[in-house]
Amino acid sequence: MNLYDLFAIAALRSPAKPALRLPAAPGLGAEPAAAAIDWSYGELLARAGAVAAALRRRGIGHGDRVACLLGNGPELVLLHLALLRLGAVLVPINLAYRQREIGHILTDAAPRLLVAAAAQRPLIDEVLAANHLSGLEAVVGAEELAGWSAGEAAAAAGGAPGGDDLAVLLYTSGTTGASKGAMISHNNVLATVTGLLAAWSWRSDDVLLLALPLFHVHGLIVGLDCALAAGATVELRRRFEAAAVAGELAGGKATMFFGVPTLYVRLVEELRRRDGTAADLPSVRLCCSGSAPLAPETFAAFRELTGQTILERYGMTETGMILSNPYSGPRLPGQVGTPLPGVSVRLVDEAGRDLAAGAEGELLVRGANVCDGYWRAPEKTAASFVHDGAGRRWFRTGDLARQDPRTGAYTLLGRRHELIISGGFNIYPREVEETLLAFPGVREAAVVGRPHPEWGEVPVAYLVAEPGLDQPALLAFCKGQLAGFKVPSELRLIDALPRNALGKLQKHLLP
Ligand code: MLC
Ligand code: AMP
Repeated sequence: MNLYDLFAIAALRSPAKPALRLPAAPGLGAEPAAAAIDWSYGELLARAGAVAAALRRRGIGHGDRVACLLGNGPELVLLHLALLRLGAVLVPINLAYRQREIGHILTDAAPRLLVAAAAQRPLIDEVLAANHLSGLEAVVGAEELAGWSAGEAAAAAGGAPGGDDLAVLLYTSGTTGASKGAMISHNNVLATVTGLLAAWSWRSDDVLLLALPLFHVHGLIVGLDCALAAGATVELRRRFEAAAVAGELAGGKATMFFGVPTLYVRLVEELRRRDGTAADLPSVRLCCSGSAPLAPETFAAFRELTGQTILERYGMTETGMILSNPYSGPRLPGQVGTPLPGVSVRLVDEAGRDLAAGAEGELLVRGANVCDGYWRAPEKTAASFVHDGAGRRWFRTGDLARQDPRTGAYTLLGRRHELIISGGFNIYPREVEETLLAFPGVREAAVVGRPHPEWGEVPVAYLVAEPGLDQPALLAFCKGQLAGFKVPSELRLIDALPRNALGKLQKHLLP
Protein backbone atom coordinates (compact mmCIF):
# COMPACT_ATOMS: atom_id res chain seq x y z
CA MET A 1 0.00 0.00 0.00
CA ASN A 2 1.19 3.50 -0.69
CA LEU A 3 -0.36 6.75 0.41
CA TYR A 4 -1.54 7.80 -3.04
CA ASP A 5 -3.52 4.58 -3.44
CA LEU A 6 -5.29 5.32 -0.17
CA PHE A 7 -6.46 8.68 -1.52
CA ALA A 8 -7.35 7.08 -4.86
CA ILE A 9 -9.67 4.67 -3.05
CA ALA A 10 -11.63 7.63 -1.68
CA ALA A 11 -11.82 9.04 -5.22
CA LEU A 12 -12.99 5.75 -6.70
CA ARG A 13 -15.61 5.34 -4.00
CA SER A 14 -17.14 8.79 -4.38
CA PRO A 15 -15.64 10.71 -7.30
CA ALA A 16 -18.18 13.52 -7.02
CA LYS A 17 -17.62 14.10 -3.30
CA PRO A 18 -16.07 17.54 -2.52
CA ALA A 19 -12.39 17.08 -1.69
CA LEU A 20 -10.78 20.52 -1.61
CA ARG A 21 -12.29 23.96 -1.25
CA LEU A 22 -10.62 27.34 -1.03
CA PRO A 23 -12.12 30.80 -1.33
CA ALA A 24 -10.85 33.18 -4.01
CA ALA A 25 -7.95 35.42 -3.03
CA PRO A 26 -7.39 38.99 -4.22
CA GLY A 27 -3.91 39.60 -5.60
CA LEU A 28 -1.56 40.96 -2.98
CA GLY A 29 1.82 42.49 -3.86
CA ALA A 30 3.74 40.00 -5.99
CA GLU A 31 1.13 37.31 -5.32
CA PRO A 32 -1.38 37.00 -8.20
CA ALA A 33 -5.12 36.83 -7.52
CA ALA A 34 -6.47 33.31 -7.22
CA ALA A 35 -9.86 31.94 -8.19
CA ALA A 36 -11.97 29.95 -5.76
CA ILE A 37 -11.34 26.20 -5.76
CA ASP A 38 -14.06 23.59 -5.37
CA TRP A 39 -12.69 20.25 -6.54
CA SER A 40 -14.33 16.88 -6.18
CA TYR A 41 -12.21 13.84 -5.42
CA GLY A 42 -12.39 12.91 -9.08
CA GLU A 43 -11.13 16.32 -10.18
CA LEU A 44 -8.42 16.51 -7.51
CA LEU A 45 -6.98 13.13 -8.42
CA ALA A 46 -7.19 13.86 -12.17
CA ARG A 47 -5.34 17.14 -11.66
CA ALA A 48 -2.73 15.48 -9.44
CA GLY A 49 -2.30 12.82 -12.13
CA ALA A 50 -1.73 15.55 -14.73
CA VAL A 51 0.88 17.22 -12.51
CA ALA A 52 2.54 13.81 -12.04
CA ALA A 53 2.65 13.40 -15.81
CA ALA A 54 4.23 16.84 -16.28
CA LEU A 55 6.80 16.09 -13.60
CA ARG A 56 7.58 12.74 -15.19
CA ARG A 57 8.14 14.46 -18.54
CA ARG A 58 10.74 16.55 -16.73
CA GLY A 59 12.41 13.36 -15.62
CA ILE A 60 11.23 13.39 -12.02
CA GLY A 61 10.88 9.87 -10.71
CA HIS A 62 11.33 7.55 -7.82
CA GLY A 63 13.37 9.00 -4.95
CA ASP A 64 13.91 12.43 -6.55
CA ARG A 65 13.39 15.37 -4.24
CA VAL A 66 11.22 18.34 -5.18
CA ALA A 67 11.31 21.25 -2.74
CA CYS A 68 8.60 23.84 -2.40
CA LEU A 69 8.31 27.30 -0.96
CA LEU A 70 4.55 27.62 -1.14
CA GLY A 71 1.87 28.92 1.14
CA ASN A 72 -1.41 27.08 1.55
CA GLY A 73 -3.08 26.67 -1.79
CA PRO A 74 -4.07 24.10 -4.40
CA GLU A 75 -0.52 23.99 -5.82
CA LEU A 76 0.98 22.50 -2.66
CA VAL A 77 -1.80 19.92 -2.44
CA LEU A 78 -1.37 18.92 -6.10
CA LEU A 79 2.41 18.75 -5.79
CA HIS A 80 2.16 16.55 -2.69
CA LEU A 81 -0.22 14.12 -4.38
CA ALA A 82 1.70 14.06 -7.67
CA LEU A 83 4.99 13.29 -5.92
CA LEU A 84 3.35 10.53 -3.88
CA ARG A 85 2.14 9.00 -7.10
CA LEU A 86 5.64 9.09 -8.64
CA GLY A 87 7.41 7.82 -5.54
CA ALA A 88 9.25 11.14 -5.44
CA VAL A 89 9.81 13.16 -2.29
CA LEU A 90 8.30 16.50 -1.28
CA VAL A 91 10.58 18.85 0.68
CA PRO A 92 8.33 21.62 2.03
CA ILE A 93 10.07 24.73 3.36
CA ASN A 94 8.69 27.03 6.04
CA LEU A 95 7.62 30.27 4.31
CA ALA A 96 9.06 32.36 7.15
CA TYR A 97 12.59 31.12 6.46
CA ARG A 98 15.24 33.52 5.21
CA GLN A 99 17.98 33.04 2.66
CA ARG A 100 20.44 31.23 4.95
CA GLU A 101 17.85 28.75 6.27
CA ILE A 102 16.48 27.97 2.79
CA GLY A 103 20.01 27.66 1.37
CA HIS A 104 20.84 25.05 4.00
CA ILE A 105 17.76 22.93 3.20
CA LEU A 106 18.28 23.10 -0.56
CA THR A 107 21.95 22.22 -0.19
CA ASP A 108 21.20 19.31 2.14
CA ALA A 109 18.16 17.84 0.38
CA ALA A 110 19.59 18.41 -3.12
CA PRO A 111 16.21 18.66 -4.88
CA ARG A 112 15.99 18.56 -8.67
CA LEU A 113 13.19 21.13 -8.73
CA LEU A 114 12.00 23.93 -6.50
CA VAL A 115 8.37 25.03 -6.81
CA ALA A 116 7.76 28.51 -5.46
CA ALA A 117 5.12 31.19 -5.23
CA ALA A 118 5.70 34.30 -7.33
CA ALA A 119 6.24 36.44 -4.23
CA GLN A 120 9.20 34.26 -3.21
CA ARG A 121 11.16 34.88 -6.41
CA PRO A 122 13.44 37.69 -5.13
CA LEU A 123 14.29 35.62 -2.06
CA ILE A 124 15.03 32.58 -4.22
CA ASP A 125 17.33 34.66 -6.41
CA GLU A 126 19.26 35.58 -3.26
CA VAL A 127 19.43 31.91 -2.28
CA LEU A 128 20.64 30.89 -5.73
CA ALA A 129 23.31 33.60 -5.73
CA ALA A 130 24.61 32.58 -2.31
CA ASN A 131 24.65 28.79 -2.77
CA HIS A 132 26.06 26.44 -5.36
CA LEU A 133 23.05 24.21 -5.99
CA SER A 134 24.39 22.09 -8.83
CA GLY A 135 21.59 19.49 -8.68
CA LEU A 136 18.78 22.04 -8.92
CA GLU A 137 17.54 21.94 -12.51
CA ALA A 138 14.80 24.55 -12.38
CA VAL A 139 12.65 26.83 -10.28
CA VAL A 140 9.01 26.27 -11.23
CA GLY A 141 6.45 28.98 -10.55
CA ALA A 142 3.27 28.04 -8.69
CA GLU A 143 1.19 29.28 -11.62
CA GLU A 144 3.14 27.04 -14.02
CA LEU A 145 2.38 24.03 -11.82
CA ALA A 146 -1.28 25.04 -11.69
CA GLY A 147 -1.22 25.09 -15.51
CA TRP A 148 0.13 21.53 -15.62
CA SER A 149 -2.85 20.34 -13.62
CA ALA A 150 -5.18 21.11 -16.52
CA GLY A 151 -3.28 18.70 -18.80
CA GLU A 152 -3.71 15.01 -19.43
CA ALA A 153 -3.17 12.62 -16.54
CA ALA A 154 -0.35 10.17 -17.05
CA ALA A 155 -1.02 6.54 -17.60
CA ALA A 156 0.51 4.62 -14.69
CA ALA A 157 4.13 4.06 -15.58
CA GLY A 158 6.95 2.42 -13.73
CA GLY A 159 6.42 0.55 -10.49
CA ALA A 160 4.02 2.02 -7.92
CA PRO A 161 5.80 3.40 -4.86
CA GLY A 162 6.11 1.00 -1.94
CA GLY A 163 5.42 1.63 1.72
CA ASP A 164 9.09 2.07 2.57
CA ASP A 165 9.65 4.74 -0.08
CA LEU A 166 10.06 8.28 1.17
CA ALA A 167 6.98 10.47 0.93
CA VAL A 168 8.28 13.70 2.47
CA LEU A 169 11.50 15.08 3.84
CA LEU A 170 10.46 17.37 6.69
CA TYR A 171 13.18 19.68 7.99
CA THR A 172 13.12 20.16 11.70
CA SER A 173 15.33 22.40 13.82
CA GLY A 174 18.54 20.78 14.95
CA THR A 175 20.30 21.00 18.30
CA THR A 176 23.49 21.73 16.37
CA GLY A 177 22.11 24.88 14.79
CA ALA A 178 21.22 23.56 11.34
CA SER A 179 17.93 21.88 10.54
CA LYS A 180 17.88 18.20 9.57
CA GLY A 181 15.58 16.30 7.25
CA ALA A 182 13.34 13.70 8.87
CA MET A 183 12.84 10.95 6.29
CA ILE A 184 9.11 10.23 6.39
CA SER A 185 8.04 7.18 4.38
CA HIS A 186 4.62 6.31 2.98
CA ASN A 187 4.31 3.72 5.77
CA ASN A 188 5.14 6.33 8.44
CA VAL A 189 2.37 8.60 7.18
CA LEU A 190 -0.03 5.66 6.79
CA ALA A 191 0.59 4.67 10.41
CA THR A 192 -0.22 8.16 11.72
CA VAL A 193 -3.19 8.51 9.38
CA THR A 194 -4.77 5.13 10.17
CA GLY A 195 -4.18 5.66 13.90
CA LEU A 196 -5.88 9.06 13.84
CA LEU A 197 -8.70 7.93 11.55
CA ALA A 198 -9.62 5.31 14.14
CA ALA A 199 -8.89 7.35 17.28
CA TRP A 200 -10.83 10.45 16.24
CA SER A 201 -13.63 8.60 14.41
CA TRP A 202 -13.05 10.37 11.11
CA ARG A 203 -15.95 10.01 8.67
CA SER A 204 -16.33 10.70 4.99
CA ASP A 205 -18.92 13.41 5.75
CA ASP A 206 -16.41 15.33 7.89
CA VAL A 207 -15.44 18.84 6.81
CA LEU A 208 -12.06 19.97 8.14
CA LEU A 209 -11.44 23.70 8.39
CA LEU A 210 -7.67 23.78 7.84
CA ALA A 211 -5.81 27.05 8.38
CA LEU A 212 -2.50 25.59 9.58
CA PRO A 213 0.48 25.80 7.23
CA LEU A 214 0.85 22.75 5.00
CA PHE A 215 4.64 22.83 5.25
CA HIS A 216 4.65 21.09 8.66
CA VAL A 217 3.43 17.72 9.87
CA HIS A 218 0.42 19.17 11.68
CA GLY A 219 -1.17 20.81 8.63
CA LEU A 220 0.12 18.34 6.03
CA ILE A 221 -0.31 14.93 7.63
CA VAL A 222 -2.66 15.36 10.61
CA GLY A 223 -4.84 17.72 8.58
CA LEU A 224 -4.69 17.22 4.82
CA ASP A 225 -3.61 13.57 4.58
CA CYS A 226 -6.04 12.34 7.22
CA ALA A 227 -8.93 14.18 5.59
CA LEU A 228 -8.12 12.83 2.12
CA ALA A 229 -7.68 9.29 3.47
CA ALA A 230 -11.07 9.55 5.17
CA GLY A 231 -12.71 10.77 1.96
CA ALA A 232 -13.67 13.94 3.85
CA THR A 233 -13.71 17.55 2.63
CA VAL A 234 -10.88 19.99 3.27
CA GLU A 235 -11.88 23.64 3.59
CA LEU A 236 -8.34 24.97 3.16
CA ARG A 237 -7.46 28.52 4.13
CA ARG A 238 -4.42 30.42 2.90
CA ARG A 239 -3.67 31.69 6.40
CA PHE A 240 -5.20 31.77 9.85
CA GLU A 241 -7.36 34.79 10.51
CA ALA A 242 -9.17 34.61 13.83
CA ALA A 243 -12.26 36.59 12.81
CA ALA A 244 -12.79 34.60 9.61
CA VAL A 245 -12.22 31.24 11.30
CA ALA A 246 -14.51 32.10 14.22
CA GLY A 247 -17.20 33.08 11.72
CA GLU A 248 -16.78 29.90 9.71
CA LEU A 249 -16.83 27.66 12.77
CA ALA A 250 -20.11 29.28 13.77
CA GLY A 251 -21.33 29.09 10.18
CA GLY A 252 -22.48 25.50 10.43
CA LYS A 253 -20.35 23.64 7.85
CA ALA A 254 -17.08 22.56 9.47
CA THR A 255 -17.11 19.44 11.64
CA MET A 256 -13.43 19.56 12.62
CA PHE A 257 -10.81 22.19 13.37
CA PHE A 258 -7.14 21.73 14.23
CA GLY A 259 -4.86 24.35 15.73
CA VAL A 260 -1.68 25.06 17.61
CA PRO A 261 -2.40 26.71 20.98
CA THR A 262 -1.75 30.22 19.61
CA LEU A 263 -4.72 29.76 17.25
CA TYR A 264 -6.98 28.94 20.21
CA VAL A 265 -5.62 31.92 22.18
CA ARG A 266 -6.54 34.17 19.25
CA LEU A 267 -9.95 32.55 18.81
CA VAL A 268 -10.73 33.06 22.49
CA GLU A 269 -9.72 36.75 22.18
CA GLU A 270 -11.85 37.09 19.06
CA LEU A 271 -14.93 35.48 20.62
CA ARG A 272 -14.56 37.61 23.75
CA ARG A 273 -14.20 40.72 21.59
CA ARG A 274 -17.44 39.87 19.79
CA ASP A 275 -19.79 39.81 22.73
CA GLY A 276 -18.18 37.71 25.42
CA THR A 277 -21.10 35.32 25.40
CA ALA A 278 -21.23 31.73 24.29
CA ALA A 279 -20.76 31.09 20.58
CA ASP A 280 -22.58 28.10 19.19
CA LEU A 281 -20.48 26.02 16.80
CA PRO A 282 -23.39 23.88 15.64
CA SER A 283 -21.66 21.56 13.18
CA VAL A 284 -18.30 21.17 14.96
CA ARG A 285 -17.72 17.78 16.56
CA LEU A 286 -13.97 17.95 17.22
CA CYS A 287 -11.43 20.70 17.94
CA CYS A 288 -7.87 19.41 18.36
CA SER A 289 -4.75 21.13 19.64
CA GLY A 290 -1.12 20.09 19.37
CA SER A 291 2.47 21.10 18.50
CA ALA A 292 2.93 23.01 21.78
CA PRO A 293 1.47 22.96 25.29
CA LEU A 294 -2.14 24.16 25.51
CA ALA A 295 -2.57 26.34 28.60
CA PRO A 296 -5.34 25.08 30.91
CA GLU A 297 -6.76 28.66 30.86
CA THR A 298 -7.17 28.51 27.08
CA PHE A 299 -8.73 25.03 27.31
CA ALA A 300 -11.22 26.32 29.92
CA ALA A 301 -11.98 29.61 28.15
CA PHE A 302 -12.63 27.91 24.81
CA ARG A 303 -14.94 25.42 26.48
CA GLU A 304 -16.78 28.19 28.28
CA LEU A 305 -17.20 30.25 25.11
CA THR A 306 -18.04 27.50 22.65
CA GLY A 307 -19.03 24.41 24.61
CA GLN A 308 -16.21 22.56 22.81
CA THR A 309 -13.74 20.49 24.86
CA ILE A 310 -10.47 20.72 22.97
CA LEU A 311 -8.83 17.35 22.38
CA GLU A 312 -5.09 17.75 22.94
CA ARG A 313 -2.67 15.37 21.30
CA TYR A 314 1.10 15.12 21.12
CA GLY A 315 3.43 14.35 18.25
CA MET A 316 6.66 15.19 16.49
CA THR A 317 7.89 15.63 12.96
CA GLU A 318 10.04 12.51 13.22
CA THR A 319 7.33 10.30 14.70
CA GLY A 320 4.05 11.64 13.47
CA MET A 321 1.40 11.44 16.16
CA ILE A 322 2.17 9.61 19.41
CA LEU A 323 -0.37 10.29 22.16
CA SER A 324 -3.93 11.53 22.15
CA ASN A 325 -6.68 12.32 24.59
CA PRO A 326 -9.74 10.15 23.99
CA TYR A 327 -12.42 11.03 21.47
CA SER A 328 -14.98 9.44 23.77
CA GLY A 329 -14.03 9.91 27.37
CA PRO A 330 -12.64 12.68 29.54
CA ARG A 331 -10.20 15.08 27.86
CA LEU A 332 -8.15 16.60 30.61
CA PRO A 333 -6.24 19.88 30.40
CA GLY A 334 -2.51 19.41 30.87
CA GLN A 335 -2.65 15.78 29.76
CA VAL A 336 -1.84 14.54 26.29
CA GLY A 337 -3.48 11.15 26.63
CA THR A 338 -2.45 7.62 25.78
CA PRO A 339 -0.65 6.03 22.81
CA LEU A 340 -2.43 6.00 19.47
CA PRO A 341 -3.15 2.61 17.86
CA GLY A 342 0.11 0.90 16.84
CA VAL A 343 2.33 3.24 18.89
CA SER A 344 4.41 2.05 21.88
CA VAL A 345 5.99 4.41 24.40
CA ARG A 346 8.31 4.00 27.40
CA LEU A 347 9.61 6.37 30.02
CA VAL A 348 13.27 6.01 30.96
CA ASP A 349 15.69 7.68 33.36
CA GLU A 350 19.06 9.25 32.44
CA ALA A 351 20.64 5.78 32.41
CA GLY A 352 17.97 4.42 30.07
CA ARG A 353 16.25 2.32 32.77
CA ASP A 354 12.48 1.90 32.52
CA LEU A 355 10.45 3.93 34.99
CA ALA A 356 7.24 3.01 36.74
CA ALA A 357 4.07 5.06 36.27
CA GLY A 358 4.24 8.21 38.38
CA ALA A 359 7.95 8.84 37.81
CA GLU A 360 9.31 11.56 35.51
CA GLY A 361 11.52 10.52 32.62
CA GLU A 362 12.23 10.87 28.90
CA LEU A 363 9.59 9.54 26.55
CA LEU A 364 10.77 6.97 24.00
CA VAL A 365 8.58 5.92 21.09
CA ARG A 366 8.43 3.04 18.68
CA GLY A 367 6.04 2.03 15.90
CA ALA A 368 5.45 2.14 12.16
CA ASN A 369 4.84 5.88 12.61
CA VAL A 370 8.49 6.57 13.53
CA CYS A 371 10.77 7.65 10.70
CA ASP A 372 13.93 5.78 9.89
CA GLY A 373 16.23 8.70 10.63
CA TYR A 374 17.66 11.90 9.21
CA TRP A 375 18.58 12.49 5.60
CA ARG A 376 22.27 11.87 4.95
CA ALA A 377 23.06 12.21 8.67
CA PRO A 378 23.86 8.77 10.13
CA GLU A 379 25.44 10.24 13.29
CA LYS A 380 22.40 12.38 14.07
CA THR A 381 20.18 9.37 13.39
CA ALA A 382 22.25 7.12 15.67
CA ALA A 383 22.13 9.72 18.46
CA SER A 384 18.33 9.91 18.25
CA PHE A 385 17.61 6.23 18.80
CA VAL A 386 18.38 3.74 21.59
CA HIS A 387 18.13 -0.04 21.50
CA ASP A 388 16.43 -2.08 24.21
CA GLY A 389 17.55 -5.49 25.54
CA ALA A 390 15.69 -7.22 22.71
CA GLY A 391 17.49 -5.09 20.10
CA ARG A 392 14.41 -3.02 19.27
CA ARG A 393 14.95 0.58 18.23
CA TRP A 394 13.27 3.40 20.18
CA PHE A 395 13.21 7.07 19.16
CA ARG A 396 14.27 9.55 21.84
CA THR A 397 11.71 12.34 21.82
CA GLY A 398 13.70 14.58 24.19
CA ASP A 399 10.38 15.31 25.93
CA LEU A 400 10.03 14.67 29.65
CA ALA A 401 6.77 13.12 30.81
CA ARG A 402 4.97 11.35 33.61
CA GLN A 403 2.31 8.66 33.39
CA ASP A 404 -0.76 8.80 35.58
CA PRO A 405 -0.71 5.43 37.42
CA ARG A 406 -4.51 5.42 37.57
CA THR A 407 -5.54 6.33 34.01
CA GLY A 408 -2.37 5.56 32.07
CA ALA A 409 -2.49 9.03 30.48
CA TYR A 410 0.71 11.04 30.06
CA THR A 411 1.50 14.60 31.10
CA LEU A 412 4.37 16.42 29.40
CA LEU A 413 6.68 18.14 31.87
CA GLY A 414 9.38 19.80 29.79
CA ARG A 415 12.20 18.98 27.46
CA ARG A 416 15.62 17.43 27.78
CA HIS A 417 16.90 19.83 25.12
CA GLU A 418 16.56 23.60 25.14
CA LEU A 419 13.92 23.69 22.42
CA ILE A 420 11.74 26.83 22.43
CA ILE A 421 8.29 26.58 20.77
CA SER A 422 6.79 29.87 19.61
CA GLY A 423 3.32 29.75 18.08
CA GLY A 424 3.92 26.12 17.12
CA PHE A 425 7.24 26.82 15.37
CA ASN A 426 10.43 25.37 16.87
CA ILE A 427 13.47 27.44 17.76
CA TYR A 428 16.74 25.92 18.85
CA PRO A 429 18.66 28.49 20.93
CA ARG A 430 21.97 27.37 19.45
CA GLU A 431 21.02 28.59 15.97
CA VAL A 432 20.03 32.02 17.32
CA GLU A 433 23.15 32.20 19.51
CA GLU A 434 25.39 31.42 16.52
CA THR A 435 23.72 34.24 14.59
CA LEU A 436 24.16 36.71 17.45
CA LEU A 437 27.83 35.72 17.84
CA ALA A 438 28.45 36.42 14.16
CA PHE A 439 27.69 40.12 14.77
CA PRO A 440 30.66 42.40 15.56
CA GLY A 441 30.92 43.26 19.26
CA VAL A 442 28.95 40.29 20.63
CA ARG A 443 31.31 38.29 22.85
CA GLU A 444 28.94 35.77 24.37
CA ALA A 445 25.28 34.95 23.81
CA ALA A 446 22.70 32.78 25.54
CA VAL A 447 19.14 32.44 24.28
CA VAL A 448 16.32 31.15 26.46
CA GLY A 449 12.56 30.84 26.10
CA ARG A 450 10.33 33.08 28.17
CA PRO A 451 6.59 32.47 28.66
CA HIS A 452 4.32 34.56 26.45
CA PRO A 453 0.51 34.69 26.61
CA GLU A 454 -0.05 34.51 22.86
CA TRP A 455 2.97 32.69 21.45
CA GLY A 456 3.46 30.28 24.37
CA GLU A 457 7.17 31.10 24.46
CA VAL A 458 9.42 33.70 22.85
CA PRO A 459 13.21 33.76 22.62
CA VAL A 460 15.09 36.25 24.80
CA ALA A 461 18.84 36.82 24.29
CA TYR A 462 21.37 37.53 27.03
CA LEU A 463 24.51 39.13 25.66
CA VAL A 464 27.98 39.92 26.88
CA ALA A 465 29.12 42.61 24.48
CA GLU A 466 31.80 45.21 23.84
CA PRO A 467 30.78 48.74 24.86
CA GLY A 468 28.63 50.59 22.34
CA LEU A 469 26.93 47.54 20.81
CA ASP A 470 24.49 48.76 18.14
CA GLN A 471 21.38 46.87 19.26
CA PRO A 472 19.01 47.98 16.46
CA ALA A 473 21.66 46.96 13.92
CA LEU A 474 22.06 43.61 15.67
CA LEU A 475 18.30 42.98 15.51
CA ALA A 476 18.24 43.99 11.85
CA PHE A 477 21.10 41.56 11.23
CA CYS A 478 19.14 38.77 12.96
CA LYS A 479 16.07 39.57 10.86
CA GLY A 480 18.15 39.13 7.72
CA GLN A 481 19.54 35.79 8.86
CA LEU A 482 16.66 34.16 10.71
CA ALA A 483 12.94 33.57 10.25
CA GLY A 484 11.05 36.33 12.09
CA PHE A 485 9.82 34.03 14.85
CA LYS A 486 13.43 33.15 15.78
CA VAL A 487 14.55 36.78 16.21
CA PRO A 488 14.99 37.52 19.95
CA SER A 489 12.03 39.43 21.34
CA GLU A 490 14.41 41.18 23.70
CA LEU A 491 18.16 41.74 24.08
CA ARG A 492 19.47 41.88 27.63
CA LEU A 493 23.04 43.03 28.19
CA ILE A 494 24.82 41.48 31.18
CA ASP A 495 28.40 41.53 32.47
CA ALA A 496 28.95 37.78 32.40
CA LEU A 497 26.98 34.65 31.67
CA PRO A 498 26.43 32.42 34.72
CA ARG A 499 28.74 29.41 34.57
CA ASN A 500 29.55 26.61 36.98
CA ALA A 501 33.05 25.75 38.24
CA LEU A 502 33.70 23.75 35.08
CA GLY A 503 32.77 26.74 32.93
CA LYS A 504 29.48 25.18 31.78
CA LEU A 505 26.76 27.70 31.03
CA GLN A 506 23.89 27.59 33.53
CA LYS A 507 20.96 29.06 31.66
CA HIS A 508 18.53 28.45 34.51
CA LEU A 509 20.40 31.11 36.51
CA LEU A 510 19.80 33.85 33.95
CA PRO A 511 17.66 36.59 35.51
C1 MLC B 1 4.50 34.68 12.91
N1 MLC B 1 5.18 35.47 13.76
C2 MLC B 1 5.56 34.76 14.81
C3 MLC B 1 5.07 33.46 14.59
N2 MLC B 1 4.41 33.45 13.41
N3 MLC B 1 6.23 35.10 15.92
C4 MLC B 1 6.44 34.15 16.82
N4 MLC B 1 6.02 32.86 16.68
C5 MLC B 1 5.33 32.51 15.57
N5 MLC B 1 4.90 31.26 15.41
C6 MLC B 1 5.49 36.89 13.58
C7 MLC B 1 6.21 37.16 12.26
O1 MLC B 1 7.61 36.98 12.39
C8 MLC B 1 5.83 38.59 12.02
O2 MLC B 1 6.64 39.42 12.81
C9 MLC B 1 4.41 38.69 12.57
O3 MLC B 1 4.27 37.60 13.51
C10 MLC B 1 3.36 38.54 11.50
O4 MLC B 1 3.64 37.39 10.71
P1 MLC B 1 2.49 36.53 10.06
O5 MLC B 1 3.07 35.40 9.29
O6 MLC B 1 1.54 37.45 9.36
O7 MLC B 1 1.79 35.96 11.38
P2 MLC B 1 0.49 35.15 11.51
O8 MLC B 1 -0.10 34.83 10.18
O9 MLC B 1 -0.37 35.80 12.52
O10 MLC B 1 1.04 33.73 12.08
C11 MLC B 1 0.82 33.31 13.35
C12 MLC B 1 0.40 31.85 13.28
C13 MLC B 1 1.53 31.05 12.61
C14 MLC B 1 0.16 31.37 14.71
C15 MLC B 1 -0.90 31.72 12.47
O11 MLC B 1 2.72 31.19 13.37
C16 MLC B 1 1.21 29.60 12.43
O12 MLC B 1 0.52 29.22 11.48
N6 MLC B 1 1.69 28.71 13.33
C17 MLC B 1 1.41 27.31 13.25
C18 MLC B 1 2.70 26.55 13.21
C19 MLC B 1 2.49 25.05 12.98
O13 MLC B 1 1.66 24.65 12.17
N7 MLC B 1 3.24 24.24 13.68
C20 MLC B 1 3.12 22.81 13.59
C21 MLC B 1 4.53 22.23 13.59
S1 MLC B 1 4.43 20.46 13.55
P3 MLC B 1 7.23 40.82 12.28
O14 MLC B 1 8.07 41.30 13.42
O15 MLC B 1 8.01 40.52 11.04
O16 MLC B 1 6.00 41.64 12.02
C22 MLC B 1 4.72 19.95 15.17
C23 MLC B 1 4.44 18.54 15.52
C24 MLC B 1 3.09 18.40 16.10
O17 MLC B 1 5.04 20.73 16.00
O18 MLC B 1 2.94 17.76 17.16
O19 MLC B 1 2.17 18.94 15.52
P1 AMP C 1 8.39 19.43 15.86
O1 AMP C 1 9.84 19.09 15.94
O2 AMP C 1 8.13 20.72 15.21
O3 AMP C 1 7.68 18.31 15.26
O4 AMP C 1 7.88 19.60 17.34
C1 AMP C 1 7.75 18.49 18.19
C2 AMP C 1 7.71 18.96 19.59
O5 AMP C 1 6.53 19.72 19.81
C3 AMP C 1 7.61 17.82 20.58
O6 AMP C 1 8.87 17.23 20.83
C4 AMP C 1 7.03 18.52 21.78
O7 AMP C 1 8.06 19.14 22.54
C5 AMP C 1 6.14 19.58 21.16
N1 AMP C 1 4.72 19.20 21.24
C6 AMP C 1 3.94 18.62 20.32
N2 AMP C 1 2.68 18.45 20.78
C7 AMP C 1 2.66 18.95 22.04
C8 AMP C 1 1.67 19.08 23.04
N3 AMP C 1 0.41 18.69 22.85
N4 AMP C 1 2.03 19.64 24.23
C9 AMP C 1 3.30 20.05 24.43
N5 AMP C 1 4.28 19.97 23.52
C10 AMP C 1 3.97 19.41 22.33
